[in-house]
Amino acid sequence: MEKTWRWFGKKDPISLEMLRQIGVEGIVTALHEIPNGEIWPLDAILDLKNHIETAGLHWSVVESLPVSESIKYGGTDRKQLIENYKISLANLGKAGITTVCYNFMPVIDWVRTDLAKKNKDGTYSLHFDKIRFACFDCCILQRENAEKDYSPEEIRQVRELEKTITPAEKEDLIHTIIVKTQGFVNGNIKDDDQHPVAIFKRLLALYQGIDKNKLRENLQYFLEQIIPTAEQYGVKLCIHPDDPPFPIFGLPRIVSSGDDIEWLLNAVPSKNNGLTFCAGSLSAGLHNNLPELAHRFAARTHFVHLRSTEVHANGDFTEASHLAGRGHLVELVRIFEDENPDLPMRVDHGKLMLGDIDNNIYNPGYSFLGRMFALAQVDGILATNGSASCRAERSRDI
Ligand code: DNO
Repeated sequence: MEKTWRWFGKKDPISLEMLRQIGVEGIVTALHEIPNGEIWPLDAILDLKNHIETAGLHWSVVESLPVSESIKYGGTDRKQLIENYKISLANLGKAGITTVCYNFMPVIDWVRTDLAKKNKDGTYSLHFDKIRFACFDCCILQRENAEKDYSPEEIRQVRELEKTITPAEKEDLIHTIIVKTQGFVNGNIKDDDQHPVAIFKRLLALYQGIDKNKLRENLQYFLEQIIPTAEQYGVKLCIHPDDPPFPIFGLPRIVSSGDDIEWLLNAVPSKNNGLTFCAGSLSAGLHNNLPELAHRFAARTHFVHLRSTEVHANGDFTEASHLAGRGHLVELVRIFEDENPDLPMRVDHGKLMLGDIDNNIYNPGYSFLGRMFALAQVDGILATNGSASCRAERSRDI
């Protein structure tokens, strides 16, 4: 597997030179400054590509080429937006950047309720607490009929929490769920938006009447339109699974399980219609057995995110060490190395550890030392598998 790293562009405090020192081979990035829906011009792509190559690395994967909401809910301007998407894909292909990750999650990308949950050893992990999430949904957002999505016991706990949660904690919960984790991944809400909850409610309203089947229909339509362009320019599209892998806010989510992935790959049976195997996202669903999914979909996987989660009895989950939890990364690496060895892989998220904690400059999940530590762990797994990249690394040392 190729060792890649998510780098957020020229303003990222983690420089390409630093990444070379820690053994990174390929870069995962995007033209983050271009608003959703607009065309990525060829010259801007080439400029970033040259910048990366001048540092001795190469642009391996685009994460993400964002899909506008209107394409997802089937708005009247979707045709134009899909045309723009096709031009961006063609431009990427022309520039030789041929692996493109995207997602089809309505309104909100990944969801956590706590960005720094302290572990016993003093490090911090990202965490999802079901009751705090339900409290945001039922009490802050006050979504119509939200209570129906939770058990009576969960609602009882929400009411208890409502009695003690402070205004500052509420603000923090709002910012964690719909602002801090979203803006930097080209989300709908930016850091400086004044009324995030109101914006979020307007976005949710766009999906009235969109159920799982309708969302699938819209994804299939999108893929039918763009895959011929991807084939023509040799671009491998790879959808990112839902994180977490279950419906939230009454919105359907359609890339959460083996059956969903099977449906998606069969809907447009082209090799260019593939998967980002995000072990972290998939492992947060107890219905998913990661090694089984890896075997099943290795041939149509174009990109791998190595991360793991620990799911608790009450449905909460915490991002785990890369060597523990439900991700079974040791086994996954073995499977992918056997079945699709040239895949780009990045360690996805890292804990906050050592200097990361004082140095509060990173995007949530994308710490430096925590991710570097995880990369070293994964490097060890790769080395014991005798992977091509590790063999090259060893021969360089000599
Ligand atoms: C979060 C990420 C996601 C991912 C997108 C891909 O850390 O895993 O934001 O990049 O869903 O489209």
